[in-house]
Amino acid sequence: MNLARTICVTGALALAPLGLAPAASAQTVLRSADIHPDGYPTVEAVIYMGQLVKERTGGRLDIKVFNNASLGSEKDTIEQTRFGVIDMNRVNTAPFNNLVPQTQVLGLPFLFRSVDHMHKVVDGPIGDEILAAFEPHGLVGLAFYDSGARSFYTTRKPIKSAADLKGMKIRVQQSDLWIAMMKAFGANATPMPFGEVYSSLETGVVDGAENNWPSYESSRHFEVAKNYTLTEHSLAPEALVISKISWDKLSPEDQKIVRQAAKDSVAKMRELWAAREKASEDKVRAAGVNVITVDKEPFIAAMKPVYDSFVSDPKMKDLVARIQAVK
Ligand code: GTR
Repeated sequence: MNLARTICVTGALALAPLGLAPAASAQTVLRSADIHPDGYPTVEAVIYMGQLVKERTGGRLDIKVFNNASLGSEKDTIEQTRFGVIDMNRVNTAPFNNLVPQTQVLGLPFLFRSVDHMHKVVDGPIGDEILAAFEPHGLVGLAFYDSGARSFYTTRKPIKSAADLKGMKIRVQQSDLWIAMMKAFGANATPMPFGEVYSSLETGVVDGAENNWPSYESSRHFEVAKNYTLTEHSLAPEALVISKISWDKLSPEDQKIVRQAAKDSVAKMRELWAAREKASEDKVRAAGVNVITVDKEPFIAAMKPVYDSFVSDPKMKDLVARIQAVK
């Protein structure tokens, strides 16, 4: 079952024996995955997109969000989306890195000068180019959502300088780029799904992890890793994709509506994100988290080997140069 189809029974059943069931009564519900809890901005943004799609198709098409990782970890749901088992997926760009190498550029450490710079890049032709890069891999890229800045947090030893990361076991997302980043910091990267991080911090399987304020708060990682160091090393955004299999089943008219509704949900998401980022920061500060500011220069300098190995071919170099040139 690729698309969860529910037939609007009223009328349709009665008319079916006469061969008169109106086609317009068939409703297609796109199932969309997300690992985040109720109320998280990514979840709310896709729900909002669903409302737009429903309105604009006169109820022909709808979206149902399956959040809280109810359909599985990000890596698993990406595969299921590629094979059309799940229709849509909202995942950070990092778990796509190995599959769609062009997404790596968005996570490169300290690449974006600011959130505004990142917005200009993803809202422009470079964003469209990266969204188009999903297509040969069974996915259609619909939109990028904000994910703030990611910073390190640790259980015991606070990170006060780049040198403090040496020898630490740090959980990362399942991406070769992220593993290389930790290696360049002298840390031991431990890739694992988000859902395993809390217990790994609690039991000492890892010494720390890294994430933005809202994920640090909503996952309650702040309860077990109470040192949050504002390295803000990556602005890797979230990606919203639809399975190519599900996409090809939609009429060109509905494809247009879905694409537009995804784009329209971005502004809404940014509003929700800004509010949640602040609320999450306030909440963890109030809980007594030790927030540490650092000199970022040594962290930036340590990332040179990452650029040397991940920005080596001419296409990637060109992409990075074009991003840097965006004013
Ligand atoms: C969050 C992101 C998730 C997931 C998570 C992680 O910021 O929204 O999609 O990638 O980080 O670290 O696994």
